Amino acid sequence: MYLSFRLLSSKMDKHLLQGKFRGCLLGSLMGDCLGGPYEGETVSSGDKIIIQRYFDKMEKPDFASPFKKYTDDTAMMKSVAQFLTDKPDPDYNYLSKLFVDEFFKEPRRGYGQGIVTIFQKLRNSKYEDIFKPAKEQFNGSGSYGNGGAMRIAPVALYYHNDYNNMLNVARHVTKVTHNHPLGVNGALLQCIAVHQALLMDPKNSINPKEFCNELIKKIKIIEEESEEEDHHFITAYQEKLNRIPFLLNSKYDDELEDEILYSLGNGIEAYESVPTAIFCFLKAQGDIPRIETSNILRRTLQYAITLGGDTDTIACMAGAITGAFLGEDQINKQLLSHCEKADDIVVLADALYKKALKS
Ligand code: F2R
Ligand code: MG
Ligand code: MG
Repeated sequence: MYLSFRLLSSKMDKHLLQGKFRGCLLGSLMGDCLGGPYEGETVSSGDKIIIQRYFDKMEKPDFASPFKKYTDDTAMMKSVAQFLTDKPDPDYNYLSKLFVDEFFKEPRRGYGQGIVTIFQKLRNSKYEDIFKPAKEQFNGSGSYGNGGAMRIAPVALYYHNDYNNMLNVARHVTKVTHNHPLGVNGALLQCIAVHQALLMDPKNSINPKEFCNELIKKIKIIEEESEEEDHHFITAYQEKLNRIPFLLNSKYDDELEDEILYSLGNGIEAYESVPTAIFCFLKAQGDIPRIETSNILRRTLQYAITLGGDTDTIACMAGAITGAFLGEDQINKQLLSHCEKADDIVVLADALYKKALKS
């Protein structure tokens, strides 16, 4: 293990750890709420200027605007946090019921197109075999959407002291809806990234290459264990992660932005969005041309949004990693005040923290 990943939570100051729990879930919420309005859009240079001005306005104390609503990313993340908090031993039946109840509530939260089939099957079968509907998705191949990854952060927080159990629970939490190896491994990669960020000291700056190498080492083991014959599946995430240090070190211009989208992606598929979120987190540790703010979380979210595509989900995942690293103190309270149900997320993070310390 590299030195910077040895800051074990057992030695971590309790106040810092609790702040990291809150920071992670709030970062996730903010990415979802602030990124939601741009989901599916292509963001032009002109749009980037407008987004910069809009974020500047939102930071002003007297700027009133309706709450930015959270979407499926937060709805499902809340269910995962509640499942971990309510049941000492993982009960995936309980989790699937939480997902389904949340799904059928108003207002609708904008879920992936395949999800409705799973939740109808679960409800109609009275939760008989909760992993079966996900296995049947997409003609039996399972979903490789990023819906598993976008909600996984609470697992990384709860099992911060137990890496193997974290992976095991993250795998099952994902497989209730996403059974394709790229969907599962994408969620595991996001979980590992949050976990790594959580265990790091926010007073020390991050070494991006070291952070990526550590992720590559861990995801390589997981990918090699996947029972897949298609070589593309078993190296997909390693290959993407290997591109990140090069992209981080390249001179920043419009062509590089095209290269980032081409190499990493900004789509709804887990392999087109999880590595991108990790890239956004690392890129935003330093200044980014045309993003004017000294706040690292804002820079991360604003940057993720300006890449376009699946903006709520990429910003949500990047926000979760950044929040787990920096903690609540670095959350921009003014920006947070525009996000729906931020107070509920703090309550959820605290309950998860208390439960995690007891377990
Ligand atoms: N769904 C959305 N946004 C659409 C706009 C919503 C609108 N604003 C509204 O309010 O209605 N966003 C959310 O969906 C993403 C997460 O999706 P998830 O949970 O992974 O869903 P699904 O359906 O399993 O997968 C997504 C799509 O990926 C393609 N796909 C997946 N596996 C496939 C396979 N094996 N073969 C072929 N295609 C596959 C399909 O097109 C799926 O529908 C997040 O962005 C979240 O914010
Ligand atoms: Mg969404
Ligand atoms: Mg999305």
